[in-house]
Amino acid sequence: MSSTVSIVLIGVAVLFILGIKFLSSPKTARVGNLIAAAGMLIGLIILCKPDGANIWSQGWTFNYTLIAIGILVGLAIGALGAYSVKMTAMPQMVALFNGLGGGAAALVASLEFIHRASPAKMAGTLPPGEPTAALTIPMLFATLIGSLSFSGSIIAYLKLEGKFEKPMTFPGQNFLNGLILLAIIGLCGWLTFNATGGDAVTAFIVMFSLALFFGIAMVMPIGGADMPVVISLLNSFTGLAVAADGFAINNTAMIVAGTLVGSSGTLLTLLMCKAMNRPVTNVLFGAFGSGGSGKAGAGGVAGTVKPIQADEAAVLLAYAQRVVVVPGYGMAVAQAQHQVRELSEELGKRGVEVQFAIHPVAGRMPGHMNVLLAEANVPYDQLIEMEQINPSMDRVDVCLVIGANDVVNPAAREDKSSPIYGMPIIDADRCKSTIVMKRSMAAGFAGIENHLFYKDNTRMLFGDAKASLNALVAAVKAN
Ligand code: TAP
Repeated sequence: MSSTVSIVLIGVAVLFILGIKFLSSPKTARVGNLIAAAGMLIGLIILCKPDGANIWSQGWTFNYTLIAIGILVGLAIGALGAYSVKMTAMPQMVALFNGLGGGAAALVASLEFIHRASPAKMAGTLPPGEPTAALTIPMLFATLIGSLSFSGSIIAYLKLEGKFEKPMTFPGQNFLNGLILLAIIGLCGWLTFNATGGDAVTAFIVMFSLALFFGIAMVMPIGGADMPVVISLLNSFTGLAVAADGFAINNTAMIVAGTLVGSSGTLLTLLMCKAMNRPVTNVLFGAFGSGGSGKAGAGGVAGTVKPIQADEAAVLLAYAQRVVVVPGYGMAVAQAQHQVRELSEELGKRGVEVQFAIHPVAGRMPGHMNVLLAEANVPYDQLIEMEQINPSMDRVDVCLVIGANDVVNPAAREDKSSPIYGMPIIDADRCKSTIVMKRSMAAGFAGIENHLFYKDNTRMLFGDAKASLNALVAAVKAN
């Protein structure tokens, strides 16, 4: 690789790092995206061949035509997806794109391996000699991790699309998956020391197929609503596969980009698990949501459900000093974010202080509520993180819970037998009064009863969140 190309690739790596840095705040996220995309474009333009000759000397017209076609097709699909996908379908889109990234990383490594394993076919295009373990190991790693990320992400996509309602489990499943993994590791071990010839190519194809199958077997037993955590984990796998590709084909930008994606995906996975108070192993092997109907009944809960109408709720809100809105998955389902902003503006005009309490796993994907509220132009400074807002919740006049359930369930604090015990929650039950907006008494993702709904100071405003908010806005205006 020429020194100019190396320097440019380091510059590309710096752009990726800056991109991630800017992505960490909603205010700068768009710029971060553009910076990282610029890095990607420069990386593509100065793309290097693994044998050290750069693209300029290897039939560059042909290569650039291929790259240009790839960019145009990618742009068209990406733009179409970004414009047409609904906010509630964002996790599916991330799963699909991540899967394709993993598949691409696996294909790069596979091509490189087969290229080197069968020198007769590629005579003259590669440096002489056996591929060393230092090259073979990253190629095998990238193939294994990239292909299981590909097939796992496709299953995650199908689950989020509702094609498989429940986790698919059977006795001895973890044992069978363990055996497949052992076979893959065995084949990789053998290939590390036998990386040339026909047998190597056959063993490699078997390993590739088993890895694809393992991705399916790994994700099938996981509950549909745990998919965001799984997607984040698979995302980190794709990153690691890309980094391994970078080692295999000697590309600095790929090493840095892959490591960034790998480490940020791992951190995000761990943060999500922490916010749900569940170990990663429980997400991967626990089949959360496989039992129960997901519906909660009133059995065994002290207190009564007290419905409220929009007019009465509007009076409570309009004459409050401080209102905290707790958005949840139901707000995303109802697409009620614009009505929420309208209500908050109406209350603001009347001198009511309105804040939004954001739980880290409210909704079904990281940052779900932030994205929706930003889309509706709710000012960032009104969004308050759970840890910051909880200490002052007892000084809130009205807490308006919009389609949130598990993230405000006091069982997480009080009931040691609850599956969500220990999960940090927003303390909506500590406010002077609480209004919960949802359609019925049905349970949330965790499938459990919520004691908040039965508390003395809680009133239930039943109905679709968007319709209820429209009624609230009209009633507040009339007050
Ligand atoms: P949930 O506990 O899932 O509750 C959502 C509530 O919204 C439901 O009780 C539902 O009740 C209501 N709802 C649905 N559609 C509605 C509509 N059109 N109008 C009004 N209400 C509607 O949501 P949450 O409190 O946001 O908690 C998120 C859950 O997902 C947590 O358990 C979390 O661990 C889990 N999870 C989150 C993530 C991430 S990264 N965010 C990842 C995996 C799992 P009705 O049917 O009665 O209306």
